[in-house]
Amino acid sequence: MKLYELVGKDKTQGFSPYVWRIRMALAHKGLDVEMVPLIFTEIAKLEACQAKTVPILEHDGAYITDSWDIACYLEDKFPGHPSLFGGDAGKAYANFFNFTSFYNLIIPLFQTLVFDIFEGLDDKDRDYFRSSREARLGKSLEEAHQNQDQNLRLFQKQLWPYNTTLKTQDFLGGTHPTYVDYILYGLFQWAKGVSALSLLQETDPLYDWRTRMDELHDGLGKVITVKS
Ligand SMILES: N[C@@H](CCC(=O)N[C@@H](CS)C(=O)NCC(=O)O)C(=O)O
Repeated sequence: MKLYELVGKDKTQGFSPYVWRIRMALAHKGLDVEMVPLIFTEIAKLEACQAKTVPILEHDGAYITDSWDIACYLEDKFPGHPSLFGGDAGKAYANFFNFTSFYNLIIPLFQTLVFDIFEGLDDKDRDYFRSSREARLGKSLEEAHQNQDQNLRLFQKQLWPYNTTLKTQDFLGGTHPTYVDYILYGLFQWAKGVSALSLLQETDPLYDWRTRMDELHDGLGKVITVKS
């Protein structure tokens, strides 16, 4: 089984939030995987599949793209392993969270991190990233960077429901992590992988939750080192 991931200059620091949720999901299922690092401009050149984005899971000769489809594939193919969703209702909720987290969390965090992401890219990706992301933002990367504090505050304002929930339970999944926790954790791994910004206060329930998440699966998430 292979998982194609996204890296910049440092090929050991996979930084895609979508890949991180699948890395954690694979570990949750107890599955071994070979990681295949790609830079942005290598993804579309993969001849075996028509993917435009990572994660891509290669298994038994098939290529599965899109993190949600991969999570569902893992749940269906490995039913005897620990469940990612905890049943149909959990799966339906995780599907909903997949979209709400994109809208409420990924968008403001993308705007916060975009310049830091650019700075860490492999040189071959810089032109592609600048032109595609400036078109998406409607402004230059430098202009987006000038608003970093404001965007960070926007992101932090969205954290209230998670902080409040985690006052009374250890994980979004309850007593144990589920795929919803991995979706959220992927965002923090993304930020940690590209930026020295600190997103959380030590007093935030999310801070302790992130520490618990870091410890899961033999400390898998700790392969990402804190940037300075
Ligand atoms: N909906 C997709 C989104 C994946 C995605 O946007 N991946 C980014 C990396 S974080 C990517 O591969 N982008 C390639 C590009 O922009 O060229 C999923 O959940 O897998």
